[in-house]
Order: sequence, then C-alpha cells, then structure tokens
Amino acid sequence: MAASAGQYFWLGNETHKVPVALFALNRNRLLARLRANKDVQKNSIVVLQGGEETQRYCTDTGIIFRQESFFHWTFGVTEADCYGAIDVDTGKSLLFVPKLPESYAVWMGKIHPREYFRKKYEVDEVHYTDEISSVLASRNPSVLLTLRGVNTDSGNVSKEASFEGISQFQVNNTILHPEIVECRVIKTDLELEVLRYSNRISSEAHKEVMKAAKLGMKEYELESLFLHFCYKRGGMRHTSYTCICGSGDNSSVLHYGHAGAPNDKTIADGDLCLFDMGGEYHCYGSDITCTFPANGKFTPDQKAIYEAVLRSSRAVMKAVKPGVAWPNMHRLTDRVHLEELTKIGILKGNVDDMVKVHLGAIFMPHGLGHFLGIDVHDVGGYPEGVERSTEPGLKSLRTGRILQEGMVLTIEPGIYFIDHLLDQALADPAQSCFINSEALQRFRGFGGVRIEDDIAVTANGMELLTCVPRTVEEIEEFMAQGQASTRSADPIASEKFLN
Ligand SMILES: [Mn+2]
Repeated sequence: MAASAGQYFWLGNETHKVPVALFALNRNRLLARLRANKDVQKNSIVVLQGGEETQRYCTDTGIIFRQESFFHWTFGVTEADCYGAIDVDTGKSLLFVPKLPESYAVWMGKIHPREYFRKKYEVDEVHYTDEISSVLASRNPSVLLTLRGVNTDSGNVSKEASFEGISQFQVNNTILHPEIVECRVIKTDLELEVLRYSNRISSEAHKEVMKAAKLGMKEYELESLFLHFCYKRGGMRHTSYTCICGSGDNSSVLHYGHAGAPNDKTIADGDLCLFDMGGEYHCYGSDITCTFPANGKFTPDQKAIYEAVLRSSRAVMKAVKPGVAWPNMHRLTDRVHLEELTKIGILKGNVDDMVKVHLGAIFMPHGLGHFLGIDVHDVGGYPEGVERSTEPGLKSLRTGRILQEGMVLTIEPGIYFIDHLLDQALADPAQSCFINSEALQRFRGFGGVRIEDDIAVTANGMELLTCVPRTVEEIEEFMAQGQASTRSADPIASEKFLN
C-alpha cells in the first residue's frame, strides 16, 4: 500500500498541510470495522460514488465543486465525477477518474494521466470511470457494498453508487452506511489537526469582524470581511454554512442570512450582533458564534442575558467528558438559563416546576449542540438504538448519544426573545404563570444571544478548539482596542488586518 509517499493537500503560505495519509487511515479504520462485521462476506468490495459537477439551473455556468462528504472522508479527492473502491480483504484502494474530452485541455487545463492521480491520492490503482464495471468484475467480488442511509438531520438519503453494468453484481446497500458513519463520529488525531486549524482561522476571522464592526455598517459588510479573511489567510474557499449575521432583532432569527433575509440590515446603536460563521478547509469545518454589542459596550440587560448564556456554556464545558449523555447537557443548559432568567426577574417561581412545562425551550428552541466534522451537522447523531426525544427543545437536539473520546461537537447555548414563542407561552397558563410579563416586555425586540464554541472530547474532559473573546470584559476591551486601531482606516482598503 502506498502509505509513505507523504503527499499532502496544501494551499501554500501559512495554510495547513493535510497529509493524504489521513484518508488512508480512514480507509483502514473502515476496513477494520467491516472485517469484524459478521455480515460482510469474503471478497467484498466497497464502492463509493463521488460528488458530481453541477451547473446553475439550465445554463452552462459551473458551480464551484465541493466533494461529497463520505467520499471526501474516504479518499480526500478534490475532483468531481469520480468513483472509489476498496477491496475489503486486501485493503487495496482503487480510484476511478473521468476520461476527459480533448476540449478539457483547452478550457480547463492539462489532462493528467492516471499515474498523476495515483501519486496525488496515494491509492493502489487508478482507472477511468468508464472501466469501472470491467475492473470490478475482474476482481470477481462476492458482493459490492454501496452506501445508502438516511441523514438524521436532513432526512435525505445518501446517493448510492450506480454505474453502467452494476446489475451484473451482487449489491448490498445496508451494511456500509452505519459502519462508515460510526467511523466518522470519532475523529483521528490527523482529522483533529485540520479541525483545530479551521477553528483557529475562523476564530481569528471572528475577531477581525468584532474589531471592524461599526454603527451604520451593513451586516453583509462584516460577513464579507469574515469570508475574505478566511479565504485570504486560511485558504478557505468554502464556509461550512451560510453566514448568519444578525443585528438587533435579527439576532433572534436562528437561521437569518438566507436569500430572503440576506444580512442586509444597517447596524444601529444599541444592537446586539449575533454572528454565526465558520470557515471550512479541505472540507473540515468550524461553527462559531460570537455575540457582541454593536457599539462596543453592553447595556445592563444585554450583559445580564449574555452572562446567563456564558454561564450555561461554561457549566456544560465543565461537565463534558466521556460517558456523559448529551441530552443531559441540554437539560443542564435549560436549568442554568431558567435560574438566571429568574435572577434577572423575567421568570418567577420554582425552577423544577418550570422544567416540567419545558419553559427552557421558549428561550432556547434549538438543541445545545451537534457533531462537527466534514459536515457542519456531522453524521451519526442518531444511530440505531439511540432515540430522539419528542420533548420541546430536546427534540431539536442533533444527537442523543453518550460522549466518547474523539467526538467533536459544538456547545452553543442561546437565549432568544422570539415574539412567536413568547406569545405562545403567555397564552398557555401552565407556562405564563412563571413569566413576569412586565419585565419580559422590556426584552421585546432585544434579539438574542448565542455563544457557540467547538470542542473535542478528550479522555478526561474536553479540548476547546475555538479561541475568541468570551467574557463581557474581554469583548469590551477587545472592541475598544479594535475601534482605536481601525478608526481611520477602512480595513479592506488598507488590508492592515492581514499583516
Ligand atoms: Mn452550530
């Protein structure tokens, strides 16, 4: 096996070198699981289909290709329209690349020979995709293991490999998915290195945004700064998801920033900014939210809500370690929020009784956090045997699992003042009895606070991957410095922030 050639994915400058060995290790981990699975017959071959090149609707305008996540995990291949296979018994890896037309050489550049891909990706064999059927048949497999399974976040089904001639083979499409998903749930040290890098660059980009934020700016100007920093400094052409840059009341819109609300509000004095943005490097993502006052100084109410969320975030971080059930971390968060909201005076009464009527979900309707990896909502949250709760709040939790070393998750508690949910709670006597509606009135239009960090579960606790100012004092001090240093300069025009 070609494991020592030492190739890597690298975009030069200070960007991270991702060893191609990362993917060989992933394949070996998958093979170990498959070989231990009694349902896997002798002479089985795993067959995966990579992502396909797409165009904008009916036009010939190409959309920047981003590899399909399972294929990326297994082969680390950046090109579109490939297939890959692994012989389970021998461990041999086969890559199938498209035979490109001569016109490609004119429009797209040099057509590389197969040997180029064999070296680049450290696989054992490279063939053309139109040969896949005959190449596989020559190995006389007992069965082809293809990938079919439901993504438990989207409900969508993975695209199973298919090619001309597949009907001549025995195909099993149920064994592979749960096995590869389990592999993806636990990150290797090599994968952790990439996630640390994505987090470091994205954290720095968030700090640039905080420093540059000024009243009167459009939210999208700060989105643009984040994207620019991630790409210029970090080689991150993609983000893990669409940037959420909500100011003022928009900070309570959980997935603001979509095409119908494209981060286009003008940032005003007194606004809280809730910016949820994460860069992605070689498909390994990050998912970070910073909430800060637009003018650099928290009001007493903003400080109180912010510190309530910070308290739950840090309580969870203290409790996280292998063996802990993630739903219990969500419950812990709710409890801290309810206690803090009571101290602030928005709620009144006994917190245990509030928990019984799911009052926490009024203020945090989403889950505490989710797996992170090649997908921002990474796979494996609900394998067979792990049931999703039906309770408010908890039902939005993207995993119900017991934590294990090597899992990477977000911790993203939030408190939001969402009119629709507040009105609902006020109309429900079981919940409204805990609400001080006069105090609550003051928080209408407040928006929301989310504090989102990415963590890796370690043997005894956790490693924090995100590094941004977090306490009220840190944020105010950091923003004061930033406003002093950028007062006279447009950060993009001067590019000072990149040097
Ligand atoms: Mn998240």
